[in-house]
Amino acid sequence: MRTHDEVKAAVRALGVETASWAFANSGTRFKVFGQPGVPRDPFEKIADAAQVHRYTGSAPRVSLHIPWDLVDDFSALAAHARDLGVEIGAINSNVFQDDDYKLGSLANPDPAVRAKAVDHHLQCIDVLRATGSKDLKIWLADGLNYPGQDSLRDRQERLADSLQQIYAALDDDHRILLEYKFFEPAFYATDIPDWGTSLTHCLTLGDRATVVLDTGHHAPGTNIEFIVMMLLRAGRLGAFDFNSRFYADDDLMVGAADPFQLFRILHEIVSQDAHKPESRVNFMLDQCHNIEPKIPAVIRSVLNVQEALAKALLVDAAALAKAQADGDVLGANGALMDAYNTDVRPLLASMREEQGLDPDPIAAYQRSGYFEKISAERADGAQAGWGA
Ligand code: LRH
Ligand code: MN
Repeated sequence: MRTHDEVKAAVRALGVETASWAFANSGTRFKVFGQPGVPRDPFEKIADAAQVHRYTGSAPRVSLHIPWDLVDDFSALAAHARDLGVEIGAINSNVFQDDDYKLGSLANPDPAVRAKAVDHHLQCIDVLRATGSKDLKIWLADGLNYPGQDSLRDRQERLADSLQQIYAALDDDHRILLEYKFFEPAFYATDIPDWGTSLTHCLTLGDRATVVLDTGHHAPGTNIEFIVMMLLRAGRLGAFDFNSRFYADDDLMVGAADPFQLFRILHEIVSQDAHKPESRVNFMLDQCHNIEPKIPAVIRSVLNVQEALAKALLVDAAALAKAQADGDVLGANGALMDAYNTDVRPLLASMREEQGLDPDPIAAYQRSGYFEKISAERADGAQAGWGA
């Protein structure tokens, strides 16, 4: 059984990567609501991400999305981040908002459109070089709405070829994080719909191609932790896009809709020591705070990950293994539930005090006056968003 100090040390070592777009306006097809103080450019998004790290001590990186975070000088943006105590994380490509991509991007029937989409990824690789980032994250909206709309074989062939061109352009220390999603915006077939398809492409591409598991991208009822273990055993779990959902890709705060699922996922991660930085699994948030205040929501999300991880680290592994070996179903389940039902908040509060942080990061942020400051400073100018 881990000691409380061992649990605190392991939680302290976990760095959660925030998403630049979570600080900008987002919404649904029905409405995108603005909020006071929303960033107007990537520099302000990174300033807000730095606030999350300042109060949690566990959000050292912020991932960017291109072109939402396009700037003239990415090394200046990276320097700005470093000045604020954070690093630029994964670089997300975006081939899902240009009119040319209506029938797909990397899988589009038109070779000129595929070439354009591949070229966008080569530009994203240049951003990796300029920011010192290592992870190129690819999610494709590519798919079909009606049976017969295109050849499934031809799309799979085109996609594999386009991905190969991108992989070949990577530097030796770069990785591809290939994300899957079972539907939306395509409603009949999605070109990378599930973990098996993403893994198959990654195995074909090479060692530096890994899978991103977005917790909102599965059919309802999917046992996500089973997929986590399959990807860990294959050595191809590159990253998580953490969020939660009640129905579809709701992108709500991780752990908000289903904290038990988050615990079960982190239990499998801890069982393979994949929570440790040397595992190179990138724990990222991919969320949209459509109605709630954004910076406190991201802080809350980091705390939810810390709480689920602390509970997973408190599982009595020896008792669990013995109960499993003995076929003691209730004993085994009980070992997990004992950890899950442990209130780890006092432990984490003392961890923060030991780090010189306020035990209640959200209250500390709200007392800081930062929200009032940015609401006044950013009153004019266009608020950033998805530009959809
Ligand atoms: C697609 C997705 C992907 C990002 C986008 C912001 O649903 O999960 O990870 O590009 O959200
Ligand atoms: Mn995602």
